[in-house]
Amino acid sequence: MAKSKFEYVRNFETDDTCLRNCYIVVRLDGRNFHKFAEQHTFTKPNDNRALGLMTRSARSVMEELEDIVIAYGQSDEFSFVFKRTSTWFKRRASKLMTHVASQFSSSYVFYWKEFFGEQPLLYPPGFDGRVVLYPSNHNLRDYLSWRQADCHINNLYNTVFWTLVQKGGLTTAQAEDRLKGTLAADKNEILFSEFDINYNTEPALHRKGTTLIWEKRDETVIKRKKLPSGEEKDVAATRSRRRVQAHHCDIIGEQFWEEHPDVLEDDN
Ligand code: DGT
Ligand code: MG
Ligand code: MG
Ligand code: MG
Ligand code: MG
Repeated sequence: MAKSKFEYVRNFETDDTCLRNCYIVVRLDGRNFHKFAEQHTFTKPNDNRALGLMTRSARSVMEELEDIVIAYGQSDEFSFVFKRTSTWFKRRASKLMTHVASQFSSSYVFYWKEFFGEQPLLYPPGFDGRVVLYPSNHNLRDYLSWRQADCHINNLYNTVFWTLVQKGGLTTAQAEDRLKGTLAADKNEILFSEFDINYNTEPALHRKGTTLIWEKRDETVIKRKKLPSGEEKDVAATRSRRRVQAHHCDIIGEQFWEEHPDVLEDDN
C-alpha cells in the first residue's frame, strides 16, 4: 500500500522499551484519594470495602494482562511486577503502564457495587502510574520491602491517631500533637497501656497489605462419562489450575520467598 505523505509523523514517537533482564514494576496510586475517601465515607483508618475493591481490581489486572508474577497493594496504591523475561508489548513502558492503569480503573468502577452495595460512586476515580525497572532480585525485594515498610509505618501511625480521636476523645489537632516525635515503641505503648490494644493482633490486612501471586492448585472434578455399553459413570479427573491467591503476610523476611520460590527468576 502506498504511504501517505503524512507517514513521517510516526517517527516522532520515542522509544520507551524497558531494558532487558529487568523486572518491570508498574505502580498505580489513586488520584486525590484523600478527597475520594472523605466523599465516599471510607471508615478510618482502614476501610475494608475499599481495600477489597483495590484487591479485586488488581486481581483483574493480573488475570487480564500477561506476565505479572506478583502484585503488592496497600492504601490507594498497587504495584505490579512483570517477569524479567517478559516480551509483552515489546516491553514498551507506555503500553504496559497504560494497560495496567486502564484495566485497574475500569475494574474499580465495574466492581464498585460488589463492595459498596447501594452506596453510589459519586464521580469517576483516576489512578496515576509509573514504571520503574529493577535489575536484580535483591533490588526488587527491596522495592517490595519499601512499600510494605511504608504500609506498616502509616498504619501504625493512623491506628494510634484514630484510636486517640475515636476512643480517647482527643481532637485531631491534639492527637497530632500527642504523636509528634514518638517512635514506633511509644505508639505501641500508647495503644497497649491506654486502650488495651495489642498492635500485633490488629488485622494482618491492615498491617501487612495485600500480596497477590499465582498459585497452582490441583482441582478434582467429577465428570459423568458414558461408557461404550451405554451405561453412565462418575469419573474423577485431576487437573492443575493457576489462580491468583491473596496473602497478608510479611514479605520483607525470607520465609515468604522460601515458601514461594517460583515467583522470582534466578539472577544469573
Ligand atoms: P495523590 O496520590 O497525590 O493524588 O493524593 P492522595 O490524596 O491520594 O494521597 P496519597 O496517595 O498519598 O494518600 C492516600 C490517601 O487515601 C490518604 O489521604 C488516605 C486515603 N485512604 C486510603 N485508604 C483509605 C482507607 O481505607 N480509609 C480512609 N479513611 N482513607 C483511606
Ligand atoms: Mg501521592
Ligand atoms: Mg493517592
Ligand atoms: Mg497513596
Ligand atoms: Mg488498537
